[in-house]
Amino acid sequence: MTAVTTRHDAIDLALIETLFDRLAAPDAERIGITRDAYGPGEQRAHALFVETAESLDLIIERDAAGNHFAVYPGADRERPAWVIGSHLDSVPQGGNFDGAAGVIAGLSVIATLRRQNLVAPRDIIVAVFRAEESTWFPTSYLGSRAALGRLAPEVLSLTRADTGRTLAEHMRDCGGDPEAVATGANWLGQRALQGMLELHIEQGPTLDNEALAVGIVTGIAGSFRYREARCFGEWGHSGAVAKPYRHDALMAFAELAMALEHTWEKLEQRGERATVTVGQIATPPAQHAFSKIPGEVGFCLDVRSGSPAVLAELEATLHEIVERIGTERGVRFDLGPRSASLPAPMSETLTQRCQQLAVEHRISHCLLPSGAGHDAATFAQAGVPTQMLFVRNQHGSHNPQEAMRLADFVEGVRLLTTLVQA
Ligand code: HGY
Ligand code: MN
Ligand code: MN
Repeated sequence: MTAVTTRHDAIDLALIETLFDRLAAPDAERIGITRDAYGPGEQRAHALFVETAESLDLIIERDAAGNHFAVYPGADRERPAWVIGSHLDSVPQGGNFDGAAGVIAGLSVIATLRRQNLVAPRDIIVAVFRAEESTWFPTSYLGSRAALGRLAPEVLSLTRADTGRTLAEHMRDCGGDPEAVATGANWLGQRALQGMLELHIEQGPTLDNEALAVGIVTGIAGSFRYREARCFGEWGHSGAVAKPYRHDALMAFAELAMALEHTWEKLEQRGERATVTVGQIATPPAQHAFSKIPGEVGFCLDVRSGSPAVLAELEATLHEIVERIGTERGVRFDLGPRSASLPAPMSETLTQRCQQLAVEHRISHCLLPSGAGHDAATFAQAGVPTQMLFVRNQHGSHNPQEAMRLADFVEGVRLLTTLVQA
């Protein structure tokens, strides 16, 4: 069978629009989209995926972690399979396209092939990974790591930020088998894989600013993160304590934040790329009040870069700054538990192939790195040839205004559909 150029009219636009609308429907009366990992929101989305896969006569598999897979049998089922995957959970009050675009793209690729009675040379597996967002359980790529049997047993004891219940309890609620996951049991990892492909909204402004439909991703940033950092100083009277005698935790935190921003600025001026984000700042409600010097403040820190050396430099500088401010202001920083992920390179062969196909299909595109983390990183780090495709989107992401144009999504589906016919 010769690979064919995927025409626009071969793509089932009605299916795509229906799926995005049905995914968003449960949140219609709320602000933004909230598909909670291993909770009702994600469950509903996985049920829709299974229902759609059944309507496409696909072979449906589910692993012990509750990840779902839909298989479109290829001409030669012994050949290594393509995986097209992403996630269906979202951040609280996020958007409808983060993750979901990659899952619906996988289903659209198969629907497009079926419409033309085309069978790919090898199996195509559309994969839906649980709990990609680390805002629920404090670790990245949870579902895709379990899908490849690479989830350490101790992760199952992590508790979900809003319920305080463990991952094992939540997994069981959703019909999963945490004991089996702890032994490394998995379904996907038993298959030989030709490559892993993830289509995703860019979540940043580059493609929109450059008026390009598709971004061919060159690599995924790594990170180090402190989610429960605290600074301890001394509570005191806001009028009675002169400046030299203060141990103001909030001012110490503010100085730390600005020192990190200054360090980041110097890195950018050197041509290095990173992101430094501080958030979730709070003084303890039971103690804080007007006319009190803040004696304690909590915050989180999320630092990312495609360069391991830049990550190491930033973290070493962080500890120097913490030490200096602690001494100068007489406060104590406790950064708390640390999580991290390695930078993940994309497959050069697949990157070049995608560039070639984009030119052949006259799809506007560029190469660009991913500052955001994605399940594709799990596969790249497991040695699977991996490639991400970004589609242009508007208003960023991880917010209720997140938007995406169908025309740009279709360009990504066209490229994927042709790519998997090899
Ligand atoms: O944090 C991330 O980059 C992704 O949205 N999980
Ligand atoms: Mn996200
Ligand atoms: Mn995502």
